[in-house]
Amino acid sequence: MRHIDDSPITRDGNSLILAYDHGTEHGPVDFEPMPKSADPTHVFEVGRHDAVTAIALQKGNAEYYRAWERENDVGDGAPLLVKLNGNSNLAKRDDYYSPKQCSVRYAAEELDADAVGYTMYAGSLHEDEMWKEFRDVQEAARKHNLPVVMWSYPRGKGIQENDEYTGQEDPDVVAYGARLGLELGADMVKCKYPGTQAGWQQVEDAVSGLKTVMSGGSKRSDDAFLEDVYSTIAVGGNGLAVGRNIFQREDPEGLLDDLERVIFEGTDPAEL
Ligand code: FBP
Repeated sequence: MRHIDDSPITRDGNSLILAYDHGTEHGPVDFEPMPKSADPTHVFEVGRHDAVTAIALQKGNAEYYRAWERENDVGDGAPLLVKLNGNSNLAKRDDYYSPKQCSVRYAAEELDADAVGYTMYAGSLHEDEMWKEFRDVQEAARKHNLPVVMWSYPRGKGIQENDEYTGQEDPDVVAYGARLGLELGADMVKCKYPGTQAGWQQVEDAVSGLKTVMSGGSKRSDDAFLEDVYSTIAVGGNGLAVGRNIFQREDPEGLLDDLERVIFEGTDPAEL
């Protein structure tokens, strides 16, 4: 039994995390194709779909989410995953770093979080610093009985300057990042799709049953997206953490219906 097994952010062992931290990571440009997605309450509503097992928010929107739930008497909103660190594209840095701006204590006690998330840029010049921060996050999360999801995104000079690696979606790199989640005590790792099912198999081989979820990426056609998600589920993946492929759609419900069947019932998209 692992810490996450009885968590509300999983359903029958799998998860669909609706990520909505893009206003920090990318800025308002991510809302341009669908202007109503700049309004957090629009995405909070989307998160009420049955398929969604958690909504991932930065502190400010997490506070807003809890207030919105109270004001609208929303008893069945998605469980809340508070993203503890984040960074903007405005900053000029020597390498990737994601500073922490919410403590586990605040997430647990003030926001009544159901889980916490932390981005780890292994391979960056700032990897050591992030390991130390993650250590504190992981230990505090254990005290508050909160599962920890690691956004495991190896990137930076250590990857760029190593001739053995082709980039951050190289299966060797993605699998190494996923393994770090197991080693450092995460309950779930969120990884970039390495391009093929064989690549995701490599991820699964590295983590000994630790929960894995695929990171959504930029918006694609429904068919291509569902195919990639299914290819991870078929080899032991545990679902998806997705933002743009949901909130950049005019009607996200149709895709969420299909994702529900693929992730929680293992349905091949060809049969939908
Ligand atoms: P998407 O499904 O839109 O890719 O969101 C997943 C996510 O991890 C978000 O939580 C985060 O904002 C974004 O991707 C970061 O992406 P990147 O660092 O690759 O630009």
